[in-house]
Amino acid sequence: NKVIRKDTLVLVTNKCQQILLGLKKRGFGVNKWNGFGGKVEANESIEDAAKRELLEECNLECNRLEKIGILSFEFVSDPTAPQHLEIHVFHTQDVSGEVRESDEMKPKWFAIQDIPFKDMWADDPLWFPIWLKGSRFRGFFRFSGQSTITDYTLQEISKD
Ligand code: 6U4
Ligand code: NA
Ligand code: NA
Repeated sequence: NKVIRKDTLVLVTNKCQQILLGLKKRGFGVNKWNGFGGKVEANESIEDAAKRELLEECNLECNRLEKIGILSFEFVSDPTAPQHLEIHVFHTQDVSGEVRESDEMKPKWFAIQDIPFKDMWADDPLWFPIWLKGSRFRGFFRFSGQSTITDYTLQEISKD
């Protein structure tokens, strides 16, 4: 009986071709640059969870989210990771407020040309390019520890 934890991930971009990422300061994925997000709580919609985590982690309020993909993960040989994770990934450019560091994340804007993939989760360089060219994606990744992908599948889903 497998328990699948539902998570969110929000990628914020601006009109200057930049993306806001956060350096994870503690816990799961510590020291990696990542979008903002976390666990969906009971009695909360996935979109509400995504907005709440964005606000908690970098102080931005978001009005509209665009769903861009779903990623499923299986983590083996990592006792700190949930065994199965399903991450709902969103994009937004529609944010308000001032970016602020939190206990969990140190936020920083990067040029989209200079996304720091070598300091991110190993799946990110595989699916970011699909999003950046305007398609959606569906992926499955099996990790051994927090840095090695042992196998994966990834589909591009065009929007038309
Ligand atoms: P707490 O500390 O309980 O509030 P929470 O913020 O709910 O935790 P946490 O810290 O476990 O969640 O972080 C999960 C975040 O990491 C989600 O936004 C999804 C993201 N994430 C996890 N694995 C990932 C991966 N392989 N690739 C990726 N993002 C990943 O791009
Ligand atoms: Na989080
Ligand atoms: Na969080």
